[in-house]
Amino acid sequence: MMFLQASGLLLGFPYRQSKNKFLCISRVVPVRGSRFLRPQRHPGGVLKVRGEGRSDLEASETRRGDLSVAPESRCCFVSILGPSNTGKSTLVNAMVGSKVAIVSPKVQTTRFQVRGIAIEETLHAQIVFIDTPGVFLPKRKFDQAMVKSAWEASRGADIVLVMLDGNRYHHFRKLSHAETSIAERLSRIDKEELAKTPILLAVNKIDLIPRKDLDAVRDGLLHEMGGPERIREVHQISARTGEGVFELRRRIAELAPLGPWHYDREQLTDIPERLLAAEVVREQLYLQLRQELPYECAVETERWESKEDGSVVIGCVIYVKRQSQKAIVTGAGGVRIKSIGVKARMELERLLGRRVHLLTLIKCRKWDENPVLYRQMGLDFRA
Ligand SMILES: Nc1nc2c(ncn2[C@@H]2O[C@H](COP(=O)(O)OP(=O)(O)O)[C@@H](O)[C@H]2O)c(=O)[nH]1
Ligand SMILES: [Mg+2]
Repeated sequence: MMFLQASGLLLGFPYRQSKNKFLCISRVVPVRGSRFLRPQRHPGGVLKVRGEGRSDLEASETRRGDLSVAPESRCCFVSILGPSNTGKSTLVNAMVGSKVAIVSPKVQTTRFQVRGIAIEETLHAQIVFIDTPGVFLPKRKFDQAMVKSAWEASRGADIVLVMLDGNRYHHFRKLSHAETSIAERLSRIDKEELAKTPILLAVNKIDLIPRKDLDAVRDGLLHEMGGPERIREVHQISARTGEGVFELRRRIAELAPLGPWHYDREQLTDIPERLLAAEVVREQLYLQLRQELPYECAVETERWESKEDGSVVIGCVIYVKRQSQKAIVTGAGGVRIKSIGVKARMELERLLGRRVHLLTLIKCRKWDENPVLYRQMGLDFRA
């Protein structure tokens, strides 16, 4: 077994690791009530988590007053439906004002539903964005579960936000396979359902499209998605630069039904901290490994230990499917895994607002044949 300590040594922390202790730690199960909290305007955008040493119950008791039940308050669930790589996770992060979903230039980075909770103060509205793995042509068993999860998110949502890559359409002037399958689904929705659940279209990546071509791209995509009969409104946005994002958020708030908030004011996401740690490590695999290799990997947090000095020790296991892949992820002399660990640790420190000692371990396992892992991600093994 080879652990690489990505934080302690580099930061100069004395750190002793008890192998036995680590091995005794039980498997990760999403921690009830574990979540990120809305920062109280921290310099540098640090995301604060619930207070150290307090139980979930204590913490939620003290915040209960923050749950808006004002008669004019609004709350809605918005599911984001779109092909891979259109910027869904980037948009959710922009809407929430903090990173809750990982982003990479590679397709299918998001593997399960992530909820990002935004607040539109002017309208007392809480908007819960459901980021999904996206719609794509499934090749592997695991892909099928991801796509199923993307479709399912739109059931039960108050608003469906269809998100497309405007720049892609600007270049090709025709729909991709995934976009076509979305258009087909939309065409099957009946009028009654459309009246109940409005569909909005977000044309993203407008920062890459010449201004003079914007209207043509918008009109073309609106037509392809079924026209104004199916699509209530079209918004042209850039999730990356923020253009149009807050106008869209305000519009969603206006459409939100009246009702009490679902989550506390400070809560940014419902993703458990342990799962987020694994996601941050996985994001680095996507950013630092080439081609297909990230798709062969899964990450699980096996250890989470809060220290008295306020720091936290996080142990993540990276699963690869073959021995040869283990060597690639490790890199010559451990350079690659060290770099993955350092970047992930820095990101986790920023998100958690505390010092992190990150330990990574690479194991070889056919993880995509393990129903437990699917369940942890909220995916259907039999999809
Ligand atoms: N230029 C540009 N790039 C974007 C925009 N939104 C997202 N991206 C990039 O598109 C890639 C995919 O984004 P991601 O949010 O992971 O897409 P998802 O698969 O739909 O969740 C990333 O490299 C993002 O930085 C945008 O508005 N403009
Ligand atoms: Mg995503």
